Amino acid sequence: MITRLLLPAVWGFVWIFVCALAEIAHAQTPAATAAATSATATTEVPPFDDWLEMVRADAVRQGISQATVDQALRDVELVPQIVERDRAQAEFTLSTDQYLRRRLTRDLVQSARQASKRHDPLLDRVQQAYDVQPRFVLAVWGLESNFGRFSGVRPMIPTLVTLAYEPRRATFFRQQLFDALRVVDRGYIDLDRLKGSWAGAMGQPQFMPSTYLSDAQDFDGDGRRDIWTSQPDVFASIAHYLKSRGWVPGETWGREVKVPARARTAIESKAPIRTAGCRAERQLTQPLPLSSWKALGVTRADGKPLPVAPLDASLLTTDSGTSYLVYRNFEVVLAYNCASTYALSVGLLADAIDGATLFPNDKPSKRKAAKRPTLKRPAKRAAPSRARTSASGTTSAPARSRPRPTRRGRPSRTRSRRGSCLPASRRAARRPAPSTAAPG
Ligand SMILES: [Ca+2]
Repeated sequence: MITRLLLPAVWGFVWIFVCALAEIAHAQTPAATAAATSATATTEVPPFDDWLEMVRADAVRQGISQATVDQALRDVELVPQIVERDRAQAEFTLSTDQYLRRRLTRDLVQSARQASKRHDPLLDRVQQAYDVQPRFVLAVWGLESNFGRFSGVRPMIPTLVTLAYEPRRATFFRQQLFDALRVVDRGYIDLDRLKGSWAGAMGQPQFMPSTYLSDAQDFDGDGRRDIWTSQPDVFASIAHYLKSRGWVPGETWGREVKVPARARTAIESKAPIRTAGCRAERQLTQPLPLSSWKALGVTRADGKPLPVAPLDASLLTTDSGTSYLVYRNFEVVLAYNCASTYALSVGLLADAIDGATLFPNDKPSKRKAAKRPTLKRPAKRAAPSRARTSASGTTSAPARSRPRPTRRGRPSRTRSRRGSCLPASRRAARRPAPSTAAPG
């Protein structure tokens, strides 16, 4: 009986924590970066009604139909809670290692592997069209929407109106508001279905309206780019985003490595930390050929030699002191969300979908502290595709050897309900990150 009473409370606590973690990631999204960059230093804000009249006129001048403007902005009101959340973006003190170990849970990996089985034929078709390996599409989808359980529940127009009226990032969100109106005006989605997070990110890929216009896909051919409920459209939109940002087909993201202390000085000289790009890009060194990293004494995390391949890689040393050599595709993921924690989460989850053991070098005590046992490679699915990962660190692109779907893995009712909370908070913080949103 006691267990029955306590269980819901414990679950509630755990889920609140997961939501908080998700929020951190989103707080760091590129969208956020882009939005911050475009902030206007508006000192005098007119009364809301006057401001809204100007926005309505501006929207019509930009080619949005009067009918759409009237329908969307007729009775719109500010939403004070959105401003409060926007101003209170989380400051987090978790280290990268702590974050990864709490974000990449056993349940998340299991959900990802189930989704991989469930959507195998569709993912194959998406890969044929966009040349992005399914495990990366799945990883992004899982982290953005908890595998489709969250796509945002807030009506977008009041959210964007509020963020556009708030001076902090007014220019950026004013443009997002106009793009959201274009989405409706062009008939891509009905106004009453235009929903997203409090930060303005929409649908299962959590695209900002501008990203929706540039990247959302109609993969099921029904004439609508439905990133809210159409699985083909959702996967294709994520894949299109990655492809259009320079995804290298068949190549992986990187790996954890060991860097001998004696090599640090030479690395600082030969591969200095970058000074341009978003914050996470400025945590990377300049790229060097893998052979150069090998000559500097860098090895795989287990001490084995780096692969021999004509690839350039950059070194990322986290605040936890863990080092990774990352390839071009890691930087493509940073375009989706410019946070190294996010890109590492995507890469590690993608590897786990393929059967890799998460954090294989953790000492037992550390794993126990994280309360998440190391995941073992699943029986039959992972091994084959994993085997196709070449020694060079690349994967054979089109041919996926993942087993065919067997039966649908249906999340329990409990998990479904809880899942709806997760991205909600994450969205919140992250997306101003229209990263995705913000083109480029
Ligand atoms: Ca469609």
